[in-house]
Amino acid sequence: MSFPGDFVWGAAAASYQIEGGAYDDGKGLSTWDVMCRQPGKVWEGNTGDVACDHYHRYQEDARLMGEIGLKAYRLSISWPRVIPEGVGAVNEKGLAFYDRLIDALLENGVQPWVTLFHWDYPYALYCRGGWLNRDSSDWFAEYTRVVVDKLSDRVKHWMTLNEPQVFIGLGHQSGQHAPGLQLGFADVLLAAHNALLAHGKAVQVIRARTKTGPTIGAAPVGITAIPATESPDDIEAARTRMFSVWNKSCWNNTWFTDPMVLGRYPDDGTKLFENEMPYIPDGDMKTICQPLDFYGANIYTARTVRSTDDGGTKSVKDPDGPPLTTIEWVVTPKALYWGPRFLYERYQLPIVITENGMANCDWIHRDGKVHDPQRIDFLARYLSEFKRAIDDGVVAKGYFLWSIMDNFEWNQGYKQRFGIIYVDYATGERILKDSAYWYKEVIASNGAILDKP
Ligand code: IFM
Repeated sequence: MSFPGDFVWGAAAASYQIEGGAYDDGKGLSTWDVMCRQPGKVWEGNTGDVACDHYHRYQEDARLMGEIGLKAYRLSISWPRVIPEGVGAVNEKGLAFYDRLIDALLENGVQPWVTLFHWDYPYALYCRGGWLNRDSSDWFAEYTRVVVDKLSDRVKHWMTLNEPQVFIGLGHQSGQHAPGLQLGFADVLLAAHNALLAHGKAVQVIRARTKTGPTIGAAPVGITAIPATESPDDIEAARTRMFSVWNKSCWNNTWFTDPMVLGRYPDDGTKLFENEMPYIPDGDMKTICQPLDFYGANIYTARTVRSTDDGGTKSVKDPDGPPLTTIEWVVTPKALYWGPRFLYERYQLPIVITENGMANCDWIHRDGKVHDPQRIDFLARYLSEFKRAIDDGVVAKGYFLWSIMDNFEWNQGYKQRFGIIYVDYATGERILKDSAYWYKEVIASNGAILDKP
């Protein structure tokens, strides 16, 4: 089993989850810095103050990525590290960190893929209304300009927003994530619309100012639907479910991506939300819908759907005792077949899996190593399904494993270990897990070893 010749094998992480250095060198506060200080919001009161200390250990981390043979590393930039107040004065020391990091990656043969926003939002801007403020898209465009001007001589691959479903849904509707708001649904949709505008303006800025021909995408998440059987009716039922808006939340596959790629909100959503839709000035949808070069898909799990006799769709209950990761997501390898296939059909953009992986109960074994056979099996199954999608015609450019190293899993703190590199948080020591050595072979063989059981 060989993947396309130019296939990008990567791994990913995000600034707040690994950097630490939360108060170093003039960094401003992010909404996560503030959230972590609120009692009961994060598991065991964990914070990202130190995290993996990547801010100080980035050279060692870049070396390890090179050793694994990664072709690319998906990192994100901390907006308040670069512009402490969110707008205005640039923190040159903060920006210099990313400059050094990019150089270290390139020295180790690893291409940087940069996400502009992976949730560490400047607290100062939150105090000015955050995503509810229409100016937020201009603030984001300005921040994008600063980053692109500094890094685009070496960075060619950009993503605007990571999982708007999560930072809007969990951050502004359910309140589990920073900034911890539980807004009425009209305000949730307003925040979502402003985030979409921010995406569109950021794409314009990247295209206008980049020093190297860029490839640009976003990295949404959603709920992948897989058909119970491969009958045409079940496939159609899963496709329908994959692209419907069925409740008052924007946690679905279309609310953000249809505007970005197709230039309009999905009809079923606008109908369901007719009383809460924000006012949309002329020109907004055009701004949001900028040409993109790839669809970044974060896919971990899926729900099984079947057709009903009356032409409807029905969720199929998971089997009793399902295979669960430690974060309790059901292991569903076919998510990486049907997810890319449906998304490619609808949006006609090359697919890049921008996140996929699992949380596992990893520890250092008596031989000093970290054995994680479940993760190897998980990845082998998912990657084989992804390859099947490619064989069936899906144009796919790359795969980023989540995550390069164990890290701060938001409101779950350090409870979950997603990494292929184990991090001892007490000492900062890194240990390559068995899965890292295995992934190295996958990369070196361009997927050929996936044929081995
Ligand atoms: O850790 C997160 C990441 O920040 C966004 N996508 C899902 C991952 C696992 O929950």
